[in-house]
Amino acid sequence: MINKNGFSLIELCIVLIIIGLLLGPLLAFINLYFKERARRITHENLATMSVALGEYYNEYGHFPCPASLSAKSVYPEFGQSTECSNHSGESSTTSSSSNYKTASACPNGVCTAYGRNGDAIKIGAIPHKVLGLPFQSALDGYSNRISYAVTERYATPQVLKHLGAISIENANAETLVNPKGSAQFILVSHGRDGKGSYSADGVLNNIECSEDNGADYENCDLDDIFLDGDYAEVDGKHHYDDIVLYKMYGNHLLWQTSPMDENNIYNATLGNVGIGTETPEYKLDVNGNLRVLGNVNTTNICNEEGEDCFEPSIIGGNGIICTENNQTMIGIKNSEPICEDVTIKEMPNTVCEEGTYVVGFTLLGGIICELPEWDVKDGNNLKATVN
Ligand SMILES: [Ca+2]
Ligand SMILES: [Ca+2]
Repeated sequence: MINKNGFSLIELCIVLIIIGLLLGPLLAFINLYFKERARRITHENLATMSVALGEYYNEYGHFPCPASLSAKSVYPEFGQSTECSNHSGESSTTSSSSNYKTASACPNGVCTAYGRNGDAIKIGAIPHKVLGLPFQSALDGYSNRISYAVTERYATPQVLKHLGAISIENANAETLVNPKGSAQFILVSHGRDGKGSYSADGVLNNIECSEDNGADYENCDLDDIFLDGDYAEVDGKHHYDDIVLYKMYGNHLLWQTSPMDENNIYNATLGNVGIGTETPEYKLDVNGNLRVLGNVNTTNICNEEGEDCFEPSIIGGNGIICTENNQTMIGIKNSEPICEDVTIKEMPNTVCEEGTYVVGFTLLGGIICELPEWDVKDGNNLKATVN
């Protein structure tokens, strides 16, 4: 019997089937929406933090040291920079190998790895309080703390900088920074799987950082190498859901601190360096005067045409003289003295007549005498008196 006030069983089944058919795509759509939303928020927060780090660098000349990844929000160190020092060349595994992977230690929520030239890399959280930004900006779209790895030398108040020490590679293990292993810092969201990330509460997500469960293990194994891979939320070793952001700041490509002695810098470009010229023709081409307060070590000094060069050792060493009798050195050319017979004539006059004053010298060394022409302009000026 049909219930005239409601649905028959068949009608009810049809309605449920229709709802089921509609619900599947709708849930898939909602799932996709939240996935995209999380990635968008992550990109936005990474960009915000990158800009803030750049502004901090511009103001202080270095990046902030990372904050603790594990500090609870009630801890005083939460969101604050930890201590960074000028560590360099400390890795015990520094070698000519292209892979400097080293194990990391993470006391107080900040890990230390060693990268190019053995320079230390600090891996922690973004010190959002130091940057003056809300904690929400230091989280990714999955509510995990964004990791912040920085070359320690770049997180100390130094004037001279070295190249960074962080390696960033693509999925083909090709370097994305030039030279290899020279990135100053990198921001890492560990993605939807959260592998290697710390939660907003500062708890390490319990997902094994293993090569077997994704290529993004490279961003959680706490060494000096990071991966900017292709997004692939698949099972297995090709899984990669991380989002990373890195930039290069400063004039690090021009001057570098010597890895042998940080008190020395050297020019890192393959080309020439010009001071006062946009078209340097020599390794260091100075168009103008060079003022030196210390020592200069150069192999050649030339005139402005790049000619008549001489080795400065001839004047800074044992000296240079004219060997012929009665010859005088009037210059240096090609590291040899230019010697000529110079006849010194008797000076035409050496004493000014009474009432005149010395106003100059002649080419032969005599004096030029004239009557003074200046007048008294005010009470402070010297008045010339002719006796
Ligand atoms: Ca991940
Ligand atoms: Ca790595």
